[in-house]
Amino acid sequence: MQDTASQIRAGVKRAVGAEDHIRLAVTGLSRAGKTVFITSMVQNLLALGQGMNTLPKLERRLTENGQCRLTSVQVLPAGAGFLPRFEQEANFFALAADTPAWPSRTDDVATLSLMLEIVPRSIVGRRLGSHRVRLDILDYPGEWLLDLPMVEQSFAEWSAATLALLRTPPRDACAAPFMQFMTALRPTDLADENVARKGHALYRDALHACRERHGLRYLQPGRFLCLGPRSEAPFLWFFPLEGAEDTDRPDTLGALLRDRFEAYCDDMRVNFFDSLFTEFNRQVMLVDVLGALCAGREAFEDTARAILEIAASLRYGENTFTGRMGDLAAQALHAGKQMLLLGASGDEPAKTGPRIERVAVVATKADHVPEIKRDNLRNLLRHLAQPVASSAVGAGVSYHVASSLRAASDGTAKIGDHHVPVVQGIKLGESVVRSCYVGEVPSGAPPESFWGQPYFEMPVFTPPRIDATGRSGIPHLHMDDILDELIGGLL
Ligand SMILES: Nc1nc2c(ncn2[C@@H]2O[C@H](COP(=O)(O)OP(=O)(O)O)[C@@H](O)[C@H]2O)c(=O)[nH]1
Ligand SMILES: [Mg+2]
Repeated sequence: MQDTASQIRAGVKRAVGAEDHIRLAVTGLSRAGKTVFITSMVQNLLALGQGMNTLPKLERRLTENGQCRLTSVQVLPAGAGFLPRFEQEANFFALAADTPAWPSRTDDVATLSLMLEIVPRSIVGRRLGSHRVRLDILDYPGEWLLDLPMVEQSFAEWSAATLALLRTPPRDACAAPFMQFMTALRPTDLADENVARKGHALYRDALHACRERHGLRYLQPGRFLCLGPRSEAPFLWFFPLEGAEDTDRPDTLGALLRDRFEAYCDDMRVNFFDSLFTEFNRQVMLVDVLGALCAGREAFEDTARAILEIAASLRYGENTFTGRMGDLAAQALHAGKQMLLLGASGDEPAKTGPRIERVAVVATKADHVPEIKRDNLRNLLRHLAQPVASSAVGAGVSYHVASSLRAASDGTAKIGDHHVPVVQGIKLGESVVRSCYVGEVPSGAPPESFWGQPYFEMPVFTPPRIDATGRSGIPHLHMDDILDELIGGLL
C-alpha cells in the first residue's frame, strides 16, 4: 500500500499537472506469457486512449460526468536507447493476421514507453493543463533472476551445488553426456580452449534437455538458456567442474573456468542487478501455473523452487549500504530535510534506485479453465508465490488470474448424464471449435493423488480473429484489474 505521504505527494503533483513516471518490469520464466501480456496491455491502452472501453475498470476510474479523462495514449519514439525495443507492432500484426499466430519467441530484454495524457480531476489542475503519466515497460527473462544466488557464490561452491543437483533424477539422464565428459577432466589440466567450449556446449545441451524433456525450471545460469546481450562472448564459455577448489595455478582449466564464471557474475551484477534492476517501481511477475501443473510433479516442484529464487530477488539490495541509505533519505524527505547521500568511500554519491512499490503476481493463460475453476487457480498461485509476499517488504502484493488474449471461451458440455463446465476454442492445427474438459485445478498444494494420474491437460489454442486496425483492442480476461492495481492510483 502506498503511504499517506506519497499519496499526498502524488496528489499535489497531479494538481499542478506534473508528470508521473512509472517503470514497470514484466518478468516470468520463458513461455510464461510476457510477450503476449505486454502486447495486449499496450494495445488495450492505445485503444482506451481512442475511446474504446477495452479496460473497463480503468475506464470507470477515468470517467467523470460521462466523459473519459484519458485524452490520448501514445507510444514514445525509441530515441537513442541502449536496450532492444519491444516489437509491439510486429507482435500485434502476427495476432491480427488473416491466419492469426502467436508472436514469435523472444528471449532477450526489451523495452517500450507510452505516454498517457489525462485531464486532472481538480479544477486547479485542469487550468494548468493535462496530467501526464509516462509508462516505461521492460520485458526481461525470469531465468536471469535465477542467477542472483550465483553472484554470491564462489566457482567451487556453485560447481559443487550444481553437480549435486545434476546427479539427481530426472536431471541425471539429461546430463549424462556432459557428466561423462566432465568427470574425465581435472582442474589442474592445462587450459585448453577446445575442451572448455566442448564442455560448455554439453552443459548447455543438458540444461536445454532438462527444460524441454521434463519442463524443469531451476536451471543455472539463466543466460545459457535465454541468451541476451553479448551472447557469444568468451566469458560465457564455462561449466561446473568437479574439485573446483583447486584453481590457484594460472594457465589451468580450473583457473580459466573460474575466471569466466567470475566475469559472468560481474557482468550480471553490473549490467543487470545493480543497474537495470534497481530502476523499477512496479513489477509484474507472470507464472504459467497451469503449464507447470500439466507438465507433472517434477516440473511443478521445480517451478516452485524457481519462483522462490525469483521472489528472493525482490529483496535485492535491501540490506546493502545503499539500500539503508535509501531508507534514511526517504525518512529525511518525510521530515522535510535535505540530505546528501555519500557512498562508502565518502566522496561518491550512493546509488539509490526506486524501490518496487507494487507487485502483481499473475497466473497467465486462465482462458484454459472455465470460470468456476479460476478461484482454485488463484489459490494455487498464492500457494506457489507465497515467498513473494514475504520478500516484497513494503510493497503492495496482489494476486491475479488473467488471460492476455482470450483464445477460449466458457461453455458447458454433456459428459455422461451431466453437464460440466468446459472451455471452447480451436486447437492449434485444427479448424473447428471444440469443447475441452481440461480437468481439475487443485486449490492449493496438489495432493499426492493428483500426480498419480493425468488430471489436467492444456491444449494450445489458436488465437482468435481480432480487429486488425487495433482500435478494438485485444480480448482479455482481467487485464484491467492488473493495470488498475499497478497504476490506477496515479490516474
Ligand atoms: N490461450 C492462451 N495462450 C496464451 C496466452 N498468453 C500466452 N499464451 C501462450 O503461451 C505462449 C508463450 O507466450 P509468450 O508471451 O511468447 O511467452 P514469453 O516467453 O514469456 O514471452 C504463446 O505462444 C501462447 O501459445 C493467453 O492469454 N491465452
Ligand atoms: Mg517473450
